[in-house]
Amino acid sequence: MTEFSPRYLKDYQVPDYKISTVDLTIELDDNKTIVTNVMNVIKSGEHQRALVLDGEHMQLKSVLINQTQIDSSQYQLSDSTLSITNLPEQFTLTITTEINPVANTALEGLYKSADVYCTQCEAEGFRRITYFLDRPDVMAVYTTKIIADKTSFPFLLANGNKVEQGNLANNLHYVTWHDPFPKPCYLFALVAGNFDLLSDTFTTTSGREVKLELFVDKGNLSRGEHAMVSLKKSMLWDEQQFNLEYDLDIYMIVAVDFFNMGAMENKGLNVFNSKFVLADDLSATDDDFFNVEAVIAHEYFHNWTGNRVTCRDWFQLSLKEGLTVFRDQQFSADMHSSTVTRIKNVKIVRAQQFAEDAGPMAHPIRPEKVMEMNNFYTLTVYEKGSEVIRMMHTILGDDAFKAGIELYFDRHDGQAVTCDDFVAAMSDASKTDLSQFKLWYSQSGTPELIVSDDYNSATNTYQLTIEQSYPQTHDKQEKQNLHIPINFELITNDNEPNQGGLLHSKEKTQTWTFDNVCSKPLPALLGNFSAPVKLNYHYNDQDLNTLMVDASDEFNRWDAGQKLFAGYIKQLVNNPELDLPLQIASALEQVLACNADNAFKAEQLILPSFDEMAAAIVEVNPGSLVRAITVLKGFIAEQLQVQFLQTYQSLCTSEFAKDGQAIGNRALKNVCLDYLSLLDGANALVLNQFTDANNMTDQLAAIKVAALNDLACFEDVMTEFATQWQGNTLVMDKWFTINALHNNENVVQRITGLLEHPEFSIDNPNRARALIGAFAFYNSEYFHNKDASGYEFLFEQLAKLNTINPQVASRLITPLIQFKSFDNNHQQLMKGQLQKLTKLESLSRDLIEKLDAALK
Ligand code: B3K
Ligand code: ZN
Repeated sequence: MTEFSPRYLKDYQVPDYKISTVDLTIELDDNKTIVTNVMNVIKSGEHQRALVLDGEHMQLKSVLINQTQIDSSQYQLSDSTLSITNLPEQFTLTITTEINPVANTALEGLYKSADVYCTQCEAEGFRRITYFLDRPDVMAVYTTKIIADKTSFPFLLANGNKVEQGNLANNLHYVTWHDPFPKPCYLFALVAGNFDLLSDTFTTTSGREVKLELFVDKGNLSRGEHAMVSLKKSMLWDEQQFNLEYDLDIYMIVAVDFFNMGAMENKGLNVFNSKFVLADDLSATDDDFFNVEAVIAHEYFHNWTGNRVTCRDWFQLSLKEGLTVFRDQQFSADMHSSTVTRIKNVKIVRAQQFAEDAGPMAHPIRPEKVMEMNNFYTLTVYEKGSEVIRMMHTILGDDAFKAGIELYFDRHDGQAVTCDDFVAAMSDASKTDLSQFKLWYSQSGTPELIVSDDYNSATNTYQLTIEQSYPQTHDKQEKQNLHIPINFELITNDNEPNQGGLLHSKEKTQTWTFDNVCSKPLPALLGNFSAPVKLNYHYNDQDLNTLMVDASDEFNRWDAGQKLFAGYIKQLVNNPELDLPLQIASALEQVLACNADNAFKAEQLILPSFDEMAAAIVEVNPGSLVRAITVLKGFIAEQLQVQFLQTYQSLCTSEFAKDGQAIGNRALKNVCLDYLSLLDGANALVLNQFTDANNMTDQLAAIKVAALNDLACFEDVMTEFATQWQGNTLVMDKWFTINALHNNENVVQRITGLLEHPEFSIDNPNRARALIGAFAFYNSEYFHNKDASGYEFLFEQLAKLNTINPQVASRLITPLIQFKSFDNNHQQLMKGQLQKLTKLESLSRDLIEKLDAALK
């Protein structure tokens, strides 16, 4: 493997030079795009050090200092840098480079795909466009002139406001944009193409009218409406919640089909994966609608948390991402059921972030060491980062938290700052000591709380003891005690009101004593998941049943059910013949019969996923875990067959609506279908739902259960679905995914065949994730097949993706590097594939970093 060296947070130094303005002229061409970059550069302090600019994958054409060309005696060029020496205090630097957008399959920097030129600069893509100080603490004012063919590229877009446009010879035209807000280069964007345009306006509280423009592929205008409505909701919410108004005259969003991630918050010009923009009633599921709204909100919220105040260096990524995820989660909770939204967030943390903490890439939300920055857009930085912000919100309360946000912007608007600066603003505004709390930023791993209690009926006192425990993480970091906020309620069956509130666990072991507790209470802990930790308290089934009904915190009611299921799944892993108690079914019968909203009921009926369970069991045999979950599910299905069928039928309606209640009804109906699909008569039921469906949620649910249970109708419904939706890229992604989930021993053959399907292309990240990713992440049975065919399949695809698109490869390797969760046999097989990967020629830095960590 090639050697790449990591960078360390501790080595941070302020840049030697500042760049105050950047004037770009970009003459677009498929293979020879010419970029002329005129910068005003100022030396920081007195020194004679060279100006070392970053640059990769391009050809240097010329370098001018104060309009005079310099030759290679004054500069040095390497694979990744351009160093210039003997520089005055201040000067104009003009650099011309040539790039090849069509050859750029990594989709970083400027690339062309599906007739659209598009850029992605975060984290370090700007250095593929021009030589620059590609680091977020170098902030400049940008002017961008784009030149391209007028017929093929009628829209030429960049950050800021449009200041000039005109025609040139040879059917060319140009548009010039100016962004008055200084920004780091990772927020630079350019798009050129032919689109349909959806226009609207938003008037801010202070009365400024902002133009809203959404660019979509031709013919897709109506599929952009939900995104536009979501954008306006987000703008209003940020004004109402945080007094944050939009600042430019125009806000543009472009949807593209080839994109490495969800979306990108470029100043004034967001670029989105079309998956998070396009949605209509027939082709998008309820989850799709939810996600479009959430991602639109997330990128919009970045305008303040990320763009107006940005990161000093990439180690601080959670400064903007954790905070912005928290903000989008709060927004979604306000737009929908807050409990169900919270449950969805928590499931991701428990199933995926906990696994990251337990795997070879364990890192704190502010990593200390990075080899490839793109590898650190992780569940830890985003989701755990958001949990850390949420804990501050819980500890300080909403008012003090908002005062902290206000102080943060007062102090740092227009700056590139650190996570310490954020916490300082929170601490100062609320006059709260957060020094111990700050350890959450530097400590990796999932804390575990070991809880015990004691009740004294003679004195009516109750003692609760909580111990913090820290499993060793892969980075071998020494752990300190954290400040952990624990929401609690003491549930008693007397008539006294329950005691409850917030405990602050700060020491290794701490005991709290409660007086006037008239009967032995049952503790309900971590209400609303008040901290991203594991909880260990010996609840028996009866306790969990009580919590499911009596906990005042809805999240805790749901969580008690999850604990009940998890306990039986663990037992079934070791003993599949275990006699399951009828009590499990009766608890769920109560859930079905009660008055709660159907979206919440649906969540209560869903069993913990394979990933959540794998994160909770040591060295599990994946096959045994899949079977344990299936046995429990089958048992519940049989016991509650009548109730599931009744509920299912009562929720089948011919009208389609999209309000919260209708969405909840569909969710519950499809959970019932999922159980019923394990029983006799499943095939007819599923076929019926598929045929009758008037929306994608129901149609997809039908083909999914057909795949998961390998029902007789599977091939037919898949063929019909593909015929109906061929050519619709986003729906065909779903079809590829369902193929990958097929619960059949020939699934590897099936998906290998699909690599040749006319609508499959490994170059398209959505497609690669839909087929290869879905198989590796979600077909737990066959990905982990003991003949290693699943691992082998992934190896082959990673070998290709390594050269085509390292970022996508690096995401998809995740299930292989997390081998430690599984038994020794599987570990060896997985490691075998990783070893093979290390032998590949020209292995990307992205994969090297992960392979190093996994095999070390
Ligand atoms: N900031 C971008 C992510 C960039 C990922 C770079 N590999 C999207 C977001 O978090 O909003
Ligand atoms: Zn973000």
